[in-house]
Amino acid sequence: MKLLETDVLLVIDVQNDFTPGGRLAVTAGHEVVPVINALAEKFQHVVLTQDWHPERHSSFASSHPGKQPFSQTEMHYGPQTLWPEHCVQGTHGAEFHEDLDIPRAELILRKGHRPGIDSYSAFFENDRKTPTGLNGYLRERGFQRVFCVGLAFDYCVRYSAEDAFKLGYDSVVIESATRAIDLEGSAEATRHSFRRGGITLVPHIG
Ligand code: VGL
Ligand code: ZN
Repeated sequence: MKLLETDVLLVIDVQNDFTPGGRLAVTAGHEVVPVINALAEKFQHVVLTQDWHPERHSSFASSHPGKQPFSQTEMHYGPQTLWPEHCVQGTHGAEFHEDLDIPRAELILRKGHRPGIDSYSAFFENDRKTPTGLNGYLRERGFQRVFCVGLAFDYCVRYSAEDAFKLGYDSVVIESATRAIDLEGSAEATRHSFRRGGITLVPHIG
């Protein structure tokens, strides 16, 4: 696959809390780090995202008395999975994995900072309406194709890739540079949704 000036690599949430030892560790999540470092060298433009929650964020099970992590609740904007506390602003868990080495990254976009609403996608929060501002940035920069990588395949990577497509970008996910949380078949559901939904899933690019 030939890469163009109008391509951007979107590196999603490669943070300590999503890697082994973290609060919401994705199995083998750290394995994406060297793959993404190498990929970033091939792209002319790279954007990073950080899941960035205030303490007592409404997506944390601990903010809902009697609720367990990985259970579901109903928020004013619809169903929401409740998570262990993770990626709290300013904590070690919210920092990028220490081996992530992309000094050329041009933007760090933080999401999930509103106390009452979660944001899986790098484009829209979980009400599917509140923009993060990333679309405006990418449009103004003239990008046409978005390559999504990072953590987790079936949550933040999935929603970001689907929103990129809906917003009119060509949307590609590089599977070897992602790992899944895989709650109740969510990894297979993601592959199915990509096939139906116009998102290109490739094993790697090289
Ligand atoms: C994520 C669950 C909660 C992710 C973030 O980055 O995929 N998943 N917050
Ligand atoms: Zn989160």
